[in-house]
Amino acid sequence: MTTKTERLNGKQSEVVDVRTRVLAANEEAAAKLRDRFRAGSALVLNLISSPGSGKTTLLEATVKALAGRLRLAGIEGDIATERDADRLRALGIPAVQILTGGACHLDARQVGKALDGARFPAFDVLFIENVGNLICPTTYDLGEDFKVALLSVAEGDDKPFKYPAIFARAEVTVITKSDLLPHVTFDLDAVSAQVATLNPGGRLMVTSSKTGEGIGVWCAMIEERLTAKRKAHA
Ligand SMILES: Nc1nc2c(ncn2[C@@H]2O[C@H](COP(=O)(O)OP(=O)(O)OP(=O)(O)O)[C@@H](O)[C@H]2O)c(=O)[nH]1
Ligand SMILES: [Mg+2]
Repeated sequence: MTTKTERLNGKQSEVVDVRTRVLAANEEAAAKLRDRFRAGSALVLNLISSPGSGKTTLLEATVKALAGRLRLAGIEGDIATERDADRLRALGIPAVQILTGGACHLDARQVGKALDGARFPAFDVLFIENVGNLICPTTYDLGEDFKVALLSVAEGDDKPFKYPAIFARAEVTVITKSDLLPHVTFDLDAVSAQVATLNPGGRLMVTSSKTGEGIGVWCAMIEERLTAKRKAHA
């Protein structure tokens, strides 16, 4: 006869097993996506941040800045509504909305399905905007070239150390809404130090989609990364 503790331990290890299998299946699907993106010579960014920190607004500013230079496309992940995909389509770029129906992250299979269904024209850069939060999307590889963590100045300057996994994994951290700095308490140097501790090789940039601060640096980084990827796989 099993004791209560043994039963609980058994349940826990079942949960761990299921999680490991789910992540392994995701890795497999992500590897296929990565091959597909490489074959298409496309750069893919996975944008992760809290709700409302400015992901879609940054993409709108990016689309405006890169219009005519690069072929862009978007995949938008949300629990509900087509609003974010509509915002990108309104700027003339192909975008597909994935509705997770409650799940707090996108997975690689959803991204593959969305791409198959969307019949996008060929693109140079694909932006995947993940479901808004700093936790669940962190462990799901979507075949992207790199993750981008966004943190708005209104969210507080303690967030990198409170949500270390995403800031450690994101190659680029974008501070957003810098135009609000005069109105909020946000120590940019402290955030920069936290990000550097978690991710010594990472890059941090400061932007405002309202004033345009940093948008040029952000877009230049995207163009440089695309060129580097194409050179590496030429
Ligand atoms: N002042 C200021 N407001 C901004 C800036 N960027 C975005 N916002 C505002 O912040 C709000 C949320 O912006 P979104 O771009 O929709 O945020 P999001 O991260 O895409 O949100 P979810 O998709 O819900 O996770 C909107 O009201 C934007 O106008 C900025 O640079 N400065
Ligand atoms: Mg959004």
